[in-house]
Formats: sequence, structure tokens, C-alpha cells
Amino acid sequence: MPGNDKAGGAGSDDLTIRDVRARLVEVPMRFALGTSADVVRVAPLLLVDLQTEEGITGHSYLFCYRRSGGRAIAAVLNDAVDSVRGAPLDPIQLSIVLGRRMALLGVVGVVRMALAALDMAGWDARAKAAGLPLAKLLGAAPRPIRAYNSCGLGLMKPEAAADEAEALLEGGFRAVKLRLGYPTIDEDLAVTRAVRRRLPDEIALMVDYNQALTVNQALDRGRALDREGIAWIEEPIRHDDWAGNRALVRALRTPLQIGENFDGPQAMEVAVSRGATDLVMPDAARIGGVTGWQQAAAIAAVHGIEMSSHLLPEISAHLMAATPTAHWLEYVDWANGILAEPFEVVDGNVVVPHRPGCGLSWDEDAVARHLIE
Ligand code: SMN
Ligand code: MG
Repeated sequence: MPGNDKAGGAGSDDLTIRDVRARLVEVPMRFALGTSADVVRVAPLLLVDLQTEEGITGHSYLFCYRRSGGRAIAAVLNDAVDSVRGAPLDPIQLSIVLGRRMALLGVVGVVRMALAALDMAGWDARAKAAGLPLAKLLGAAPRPIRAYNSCGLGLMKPEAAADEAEALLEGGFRAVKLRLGYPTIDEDLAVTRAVRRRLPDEIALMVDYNQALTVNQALDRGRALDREGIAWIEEPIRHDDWAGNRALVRALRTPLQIGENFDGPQAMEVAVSRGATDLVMPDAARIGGVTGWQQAAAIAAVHGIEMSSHLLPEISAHLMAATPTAHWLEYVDWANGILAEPFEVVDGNVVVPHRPGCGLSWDEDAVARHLIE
């Protein structure tokens, strides 16, 4: 590259942190999502622009679950960037430095998500500076990634769930995910059977409890679901009850899936080494952004465990392209309303764009319409 100093000086693709802008929007969702924990009707998204002295801006966004989550994450993100303004945009070094600086507060939850947003925007900027799609910068071809449609299919009456499941196959999806955790096992089974009956046999059906059950309830309901043709049972009990999850892995035929609540790659390593799951599905925003994801992908690869993604389908598509044991990408369309170029879905695969970076840019008119602060 012109200007590159082979003796080890600054290359022309070096970047320096200048500032960050975080904007909270609430985007209407086409399908509301009623889980056993809460109902989500609008998507609170934090849009992050990381500006560099060199004029390149890195983009990322987070799904914040609640408006208050977005506000809290924005506050931590601004604080974190204040403390590294003028530093080289080196995401791996930043994860070490900021991890230390935030250690007294605790690098969990909101703090973890703020640092992940910075990390992902940092990698986006670096990929743009290199002129490469993020997947390529990570050593992978930007190929189409197999996805399941995870929009909707919250808690609802059996026939309504079957109708919605059918509608979600539009776009060629070959898998959908149903939320469970009704008051009784009979209700769980009634909805599952109505959906399973309506879907063609070759369509995979995952179910997600969002940590609703005790271990004993999960054993009962899991054994019943073992006869229903389910691809995985997700988070039936508290996600970090490693012993309880291990008991479920041993007792149930259907694969156990956990991971969206792994707080950094260390948590995933504990879960996997204790045999607490069959499958893993980290969330890029909780596992530590691109930097944390790569460490998690290495853990999954050395243990031979299939790894799926959680939410954030745009950045996850790049990450899954570079994941040796990639399994299923979780697709949601929640950011489409504010993206200038929403990612394409073809035959149930998310298409990884060939443009430099992650391929995220904002539709500023839509952002203005949905802006909270
Ligand atoms: C989920 C995701 C986002 C909001 C609520 C629930 C769910 C999933 O656990 O895995 O999609
Ligand atoms: Mg889940």
C-alpha cells in the first residue's frame, strides 16, 4: 500500500479515534415478540458512529431490549470513548485497555454491550480502511449464510402461531423459532404441535423458553418435546445454571441450545467445558463484539460445537462466514426500517454484501422519524 513503512512505522490504513455519536431510535416491529419474560413491540436500537481523524466512520448498532437499556449503554459508550480519544483504533488493544478501565464498574451487561458496540464500529472502520468486507478482513469469503426467521412467533394461541409460522417462510426460510414457556406443559405442546403440523417436514422448528423453567419442569417439558421433531430447545432454565443445563443435555434427545446471555468468551468456555450445552449461540453484543466473537468461534471450533448467532444479523453474517463451526444465523428484520441498504435474503440465506466494512449505513430520514434521543 502506498506510504506503508516496511520498517514498522505508521501505514496509511492506520486510524485514530476522534469521537463517537450514539443515537437511540425505536423502530416499529412487523411482528411483536411476546416471550416468557416480556413483550417486545418496538425495537430500541442504538446507532453508533465512530469517527476517526482520518475521515473514516465506523458504524455498528445494538438491540437494547428496553429504552432505558439504550440510554445506559450510550452513557457508558460516551464515557469509554472519552477515555481513549486520540488513541489508535486497534480493537484488540482497546478491548484490553477498556476492559481494565471498566473493571471496577464491572464488565457485564450494559458495560459489556457498550464496549462491544465500540469494538464492532472499530472493526467496521478498519475493514473500510482496508477496502474489504469485514468477512474478508477476517479471512473468509463473503458467502450467503443459512438463516432461520426469528421475527415474531411469540406466545399466542396455537392457530395464530401456525398462521404466523407459515407467513415467516416467505423469503425461502427453511427454519423458524417458536417461543414457549406457557403456564402449563399442555399449552406448550398444543402450540408446538399446531406449528409443527402446519410446517412442511423439511422446515426446522426451534423452540425458546427464555429461561422460564425450573430444572424439573425442563426435564418434563423437554422429554415431551423430544417426540415433537424440534431442532433445538433454547434456554429452558437459567442460562448460567451449568449443572442444571448439563443434566438436561444428558437427559434429553433434542439438542440443548444456550449462548445469547454468555457474558464474554470466558463464560462460553465455562459452559462448554462443563458440558452444559450441545450447541452455542453467542450474541455479538454480549460476547465482546468482533474481538470476543473470534475468541468464542475458536472455543467452539476446538470443542467441535456448532455455533449460531443471536440477533444483529448484519454483522453476524460476516462473523458466521468466518466461523469454522457455523450453524444457523438468527435473522430478524428489526433494523431494516433505518438501514439505507437492508441486507438481502435469498432462498433463506442472508447475503453478505461485498462493500467495504459491514455494509451498514443509515437511512437518515428514517432515523429522524424514529429518533428518541
Ligand atoms: C429474544 C431475542 C430478543 C428479544 C427477546 C427475545 C430471544 C431470541 O431470546 O433468541 O431470539
Ligand atoms: Mg433466545
